[in-house]
Amino acid sequence: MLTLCGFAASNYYNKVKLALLEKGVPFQEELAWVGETDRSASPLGKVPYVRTEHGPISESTVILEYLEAAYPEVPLLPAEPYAAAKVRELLRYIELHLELVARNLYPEAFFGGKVSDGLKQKTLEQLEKNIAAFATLARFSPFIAGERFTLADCAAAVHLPLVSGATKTIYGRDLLADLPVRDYLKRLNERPTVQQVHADRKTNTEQMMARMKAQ
Ligand SMILES: N[C@@H](CCC(=O)N[C@@H](CS)C(=O)NCC(=O)O)C(=O)O
Repeated sequence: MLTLCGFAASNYYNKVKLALLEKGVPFQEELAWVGETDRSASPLGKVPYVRTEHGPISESTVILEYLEAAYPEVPLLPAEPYAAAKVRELLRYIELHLELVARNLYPEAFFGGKVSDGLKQKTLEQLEKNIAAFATLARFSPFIAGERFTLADCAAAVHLPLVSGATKTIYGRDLLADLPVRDYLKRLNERPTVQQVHADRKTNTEQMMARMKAQ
C-alpha cells in the first residue's frame, strides 16, 4: 500500500493527501517531522514524500502526476491535453507565484518570528502583481479551473487559506479578498475529503506547536 510521509500541518502534505482521498487510493500515513525525514526518500528533507511499491518519490506535484498515471480510475486532470495543461498552469501559479511568495511572511504571520520591513514590502509588490495574474486564470465556476474538481483544487484548498491568513496578519488586509475565494473555499469545505484534511491538520498543528514550545 502507498505510504504518505510527513505531517498533516503541512500544506504540501495536505495537497497530496486530498488528491489521494478524492481519488479513493488506499494509503497509510507515516509521521515525519521536518528534521526527522528519510533523506534517502526525500533528499532535501522536505515533506511530503511517498513510498510506493517501486520506491520513494519526493516533491508534491511530481507525486500528484504519479498518482494520475498510476491510478487513472478517478482522474483529477482532464483527458484533453490543452484542458489538462490549463489545470497544471493554474496549479503552478497557485504554488509558485502565490504560496511560495507568501511563504516569506509565515515566520512572522504564524510562528512568532520577525520578517524585515524590506522583505514585507518586496513580498507585497510581488503578491499584488501575481494575484492579478492569477485572477485572469482562476475560474471559480464552481471549481478553480472550471466545472470539475481537479489537481488545481487540491492545491487551492490548502494554499489559498494561508495566502489570505498571512497577508491579513502582516498587511492588515487579505490580498485575495477581491476574488471569490471565501465562497469557493466554503464550497470546497462541504466535501468530506476536505473536512478530513482540515480536521487532521488542526490536530497535527496543535502537536507541532507543542513540540516547538518544548524545543
Ligand atoms: N516543493 C516542495 C515543497 C515542500 C515544502 O516546502 N514542505 C515544507 C513543509 S510545508 C518542508 O518540508 N519544509 C522543510 C524544508 O524546506 O526544509 C513540494 O512541493 O513538495
